[in-house]
Amino acid sequence: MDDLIHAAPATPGLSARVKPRHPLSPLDAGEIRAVMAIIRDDAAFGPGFLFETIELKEPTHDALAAVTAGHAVPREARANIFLGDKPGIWRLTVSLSDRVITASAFLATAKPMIQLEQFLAIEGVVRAHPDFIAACARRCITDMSMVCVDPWSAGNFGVPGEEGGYLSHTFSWLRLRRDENFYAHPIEGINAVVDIKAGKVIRVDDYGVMPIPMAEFNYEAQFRESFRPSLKPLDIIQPEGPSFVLDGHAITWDNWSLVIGFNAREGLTLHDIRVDHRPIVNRASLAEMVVPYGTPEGGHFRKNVFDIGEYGLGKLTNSLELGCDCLGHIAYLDVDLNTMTGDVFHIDKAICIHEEDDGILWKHWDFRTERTEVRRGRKLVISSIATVGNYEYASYWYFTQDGMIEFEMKATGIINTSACVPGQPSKYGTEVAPGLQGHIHQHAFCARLEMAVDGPGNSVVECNTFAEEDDAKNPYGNAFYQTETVLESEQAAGRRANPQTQRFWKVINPNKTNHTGKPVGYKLYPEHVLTSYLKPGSPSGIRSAFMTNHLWVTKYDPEERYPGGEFMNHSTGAGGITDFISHDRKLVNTDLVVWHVFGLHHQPRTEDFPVQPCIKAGFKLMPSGFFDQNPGIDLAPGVNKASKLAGSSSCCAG
Ligand SMILES: [Cu+2]
Repeated sequence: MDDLIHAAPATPGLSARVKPRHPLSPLDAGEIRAVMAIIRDDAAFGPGFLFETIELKEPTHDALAAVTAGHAVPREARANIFLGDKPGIWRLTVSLSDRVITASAFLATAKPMIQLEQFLAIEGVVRAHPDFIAACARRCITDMSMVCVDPWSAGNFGVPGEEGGYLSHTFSWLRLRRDENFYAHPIEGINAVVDIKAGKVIRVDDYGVMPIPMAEFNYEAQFRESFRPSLKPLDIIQPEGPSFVLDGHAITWDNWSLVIGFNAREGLTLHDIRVDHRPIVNRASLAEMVVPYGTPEGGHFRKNVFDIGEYGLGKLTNSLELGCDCLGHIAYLDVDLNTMTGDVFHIDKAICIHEEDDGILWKHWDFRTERTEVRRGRKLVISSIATVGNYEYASYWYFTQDGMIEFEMKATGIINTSACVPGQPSKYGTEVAPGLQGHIHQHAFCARLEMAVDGPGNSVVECNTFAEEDDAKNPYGNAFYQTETVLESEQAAGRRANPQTQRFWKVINPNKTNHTGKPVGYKLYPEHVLTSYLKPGSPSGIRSAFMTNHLWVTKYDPEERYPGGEFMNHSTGAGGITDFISHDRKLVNTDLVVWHVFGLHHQPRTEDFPVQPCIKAGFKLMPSGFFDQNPGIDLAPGVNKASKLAGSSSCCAG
């Protein structure tokens, strides 16, 4: 029982002491170091190489199936490596079991993700460049140590001199004093273009001077003189501990089981998700996101950033704090990732696991007998939070007692700001404080779901509801009905939501039926969809093509992992979802990947500054004909004895 974790560990480093490792457990520190050593010892590579990503090469579905037959799965890693003074990326497969590189491909035009270690280096070279210093001087800024330079990805706009570059395009702000919120003081109009590998500024654009808003708007407690009276404590008490059992990276809770993974790019990944031992999803992750900004002004048109593909949510994941980020009885998983230069980057308490009350799950009062049945629901929550520059992205996966899987993204942090003439914000922005505006933008997310509803062999059905048009069948004008259409091939399965028909999609297993004889299924209801305003042929539109639909379905291919393509820095738009579906593979009764695009349409509010309350978007996978009846019907009745009447002496003392 030493490997089983029922509650928050007393000490960090949980993952390091759990043995044996599940085949889908992320690489640990020792394995990451081993991959680096294998590459550096290989005569074809050597010690000069830098590491973009090192991650588990996840076993195939067939290899995982063999685990249950008692066979060990060899551990393999994917490694993307590059050189500091040459273009291209080497994409390697490394066998940890045999300690050799088993596959190697050189991609001459691919560029690495912008690495965490490069953020401050980019700021340093920009702040030291004479053209940038001169541009700051034109704005009466002489203390360059107070200038903050954010390294945005540069996109691919065909600008002369930028061809083929591994570039960053920067935006700048002014910090007035220590710890002060510099996003209140945009230095408008200056953008530096940096060749990241060369560590050189290749150009400084100056679109003209705009006064810097100098009023302070801080969010740190140290800058506040007063706070509103605190509410009374609200404690989550679980006197017997939480109900989940964590065995390394495998978790069981109520009638659920799954394996928790993690990598530098996607962050959290969930595997082999089952309810009542019946598979639903082989692998679930947030595979890409893009944040297009809607203004053509100055250098802001370049803001179309792929936070997962160009930076990596995993690498930017926070170390969470008990009692602040996470409330209740918490279990944490640490993660280990690679640094660019060949070390291990450890994130303590990166993944939070806990339970939450979920209100009532079901209730009925029989008014004739005056008998009431009610069951409270609870949910398991698996979460992590990443900081990408000014924004925080908090990812929450929920599992409920009625068989539902829900993903919720909470976006918080600080809006990207620019300066404007007070009272005269741009057509494309909102003035959030005098002389300070936030441009309209969107946060588009793409979930990648390897479906396995009740086992292999799935199809996707589109459901639409229509009013009955035949008056003979609809004499009272009330009739409406739902149709179901199988999406038979990849081209046909690129679909958009349609509120006029209450459209949703259902992943069914035509080989398994419920007690009404219908195929079992899980429905995906598109609750938070976006309209993309990027012109399809435009520089950002080409690279963000996955935004054009809310649903894509592809035949399972473990190498088709990212809807925008694998190498997003300065990408051309190739290698993503539109290429995946170009062969129009058949989708009926086969191994499927569902890609769901959803997001936040964000016209900033004054309330979003100086720090934005969480705004949320997500989706639900809900059983639909999967169970023969309410899956929460077997919950035992119970009364929470810790609940009290408000106003009673025990709750209102003092
Ligand atoms: Cu936003």
